[in-house]
Amino acid sequence: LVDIIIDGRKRTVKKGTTILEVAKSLGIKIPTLCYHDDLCIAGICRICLVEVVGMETLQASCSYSIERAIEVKTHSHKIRKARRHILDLMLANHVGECYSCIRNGNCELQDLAEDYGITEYPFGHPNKNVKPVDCSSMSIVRDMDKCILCRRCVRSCVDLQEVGVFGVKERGDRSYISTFGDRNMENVICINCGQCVNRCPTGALHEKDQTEEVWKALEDKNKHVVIQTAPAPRAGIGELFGVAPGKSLTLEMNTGLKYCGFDMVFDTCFSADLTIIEEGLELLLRLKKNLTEGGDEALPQFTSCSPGWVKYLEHFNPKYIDNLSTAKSPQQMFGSIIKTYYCEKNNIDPKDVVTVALMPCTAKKFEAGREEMCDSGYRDIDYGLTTRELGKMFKEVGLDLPNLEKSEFDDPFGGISGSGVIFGATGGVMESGIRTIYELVTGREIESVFEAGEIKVVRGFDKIKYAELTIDRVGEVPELLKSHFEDFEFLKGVTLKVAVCHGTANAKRVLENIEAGGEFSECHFIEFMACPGGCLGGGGQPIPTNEEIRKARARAIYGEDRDSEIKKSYKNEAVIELYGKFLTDGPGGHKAHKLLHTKYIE
Ligand code: HC1
Repeated sequence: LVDIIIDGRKRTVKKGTTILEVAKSLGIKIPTLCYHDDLCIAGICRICLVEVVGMETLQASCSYSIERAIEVKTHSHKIRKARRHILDLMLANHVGECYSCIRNGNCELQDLAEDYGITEYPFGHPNKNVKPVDCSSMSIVRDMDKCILCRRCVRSCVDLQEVGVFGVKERGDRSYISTFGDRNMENVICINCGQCVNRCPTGALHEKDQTEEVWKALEDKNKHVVIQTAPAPRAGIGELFGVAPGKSLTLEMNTGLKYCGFDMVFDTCFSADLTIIEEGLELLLRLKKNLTEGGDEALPQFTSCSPGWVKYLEHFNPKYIDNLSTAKSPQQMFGSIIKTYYCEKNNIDPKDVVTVALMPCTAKKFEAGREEMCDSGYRDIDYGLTTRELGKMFKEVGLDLPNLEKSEFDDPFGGISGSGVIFGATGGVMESGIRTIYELVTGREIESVFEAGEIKVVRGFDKIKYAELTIDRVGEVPELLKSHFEDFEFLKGVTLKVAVCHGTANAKRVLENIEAGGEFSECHFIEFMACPGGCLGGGGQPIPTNEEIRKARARAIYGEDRDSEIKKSYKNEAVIELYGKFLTDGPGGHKAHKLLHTKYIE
């Protein structure tokens, strides 16, 4: 332990603690830019300079590790002057037209300029772009004239996600953030996860904004505009309206969407349940083939609902593509069901329908645009909005979201399903899958194995989670699966082994383990999500996002599951009706395959 006096307040801390950490614990605000809770320390922007008494030069508090007793001042004339100087230099290179910037009102540089009372630019301030804005990606826009070289994007992409799109080129005042070969974003190995966007302090990186296209559709009298809302945005959108993280505004959001003019508001949880049926059946069929027919179906089966993860596999380990479930993501399933079943049922010409997906994710925009995603005969999904974009739309029409009245989701796709909602947190797809698979196969309630049906072992933020569940008995084959199985005897006594991981760096570890024949190669089913924490930590969620906020959003999601009446996907009435009235050859049947499954072609 070691003593530190900071602004006259004495503390004893563990050796190696940084000055910034001590200041935070005392509620002392030191400005930061390159620092981010989720990332390793860079210590490069120097805005967090403080005085360590006895040292001649100012020290970066984020990277100063306390190894001996010290006294620190976090504000003084010298510090203020230095920080202002740094800000002035940054603003001299930051092409700033704050009014037209997507981050206006949520920019860390703008906030600092306000805090430090910047009223003039001693080193100048360019207001015309000199570098071309890269809009080539379907998800992410790069505007390097707004870059302040904090390298958060580099650390997000290289360290956190282990993808490695960005790097630093040149040195000194010529340095800049580059992509491989300075290519544009559509020609690099970007997985579109947007983790860089979520950590960018300025408007240098942002999602491809589709709000204008959506407004245009809403204003077109000849269009029937339908939106589906994913599980994670409801647990995050309140943050854009000053609500503390951890409160779901699902039903208030429905009211807001109707106010904006959406004709129908549906819950992606419906198609998450549909995914569980199709993906769960696929797993059972793979197991049956391998266990009884000497088949060599690819196992473990990998989940396929996170488009960033799918792209990661395509870029870095395509030999495992056959392990990916062929089930489309809930977003895409819903799109094709809207443009077929829903249109048929309501006598609407699908060409007049515009499908919008509200997602916490920037990669969902990419997924919507994938060439193969048009099994309905039309684009399954026309536009993807992030949580941030919807927040902007609500603000534009003056909505006070937290205080709106509540509205239910529209029929015919039913109310909230607990299994669907937990898709938004890491482990949620697995938990939903286990709930349904166990009950369909054994005929017993999952509550007989896990208290309240909550499979806690796959919850939480551990990097990689592992669970086993022995099928100790089998029941009658339920009606829903009779066309595929005569009995489930082949599963009797089988111990299902599953794993869950989130963030592509962890995915890489699991793939390496499988490659080396490690314990994960023995798994039957693995959930992969590209973003840390799962979708609730998606690149399109409110900024900031950090561990504490992810945990709060997870609490909101699991709370919604606890309060829901339907907790198991196969019990979702709307799903049962869909199979009864439209996908009449049942799960895994010809029609379901055409509309709900895909083959990745890149
Ligand atoms: Fe997700 Fe999914 S949970 S991928 O994290 O399977 O984005 O929220 O909508 O499609 O349901 C995202 C969230 C989302 C899909 C579902």
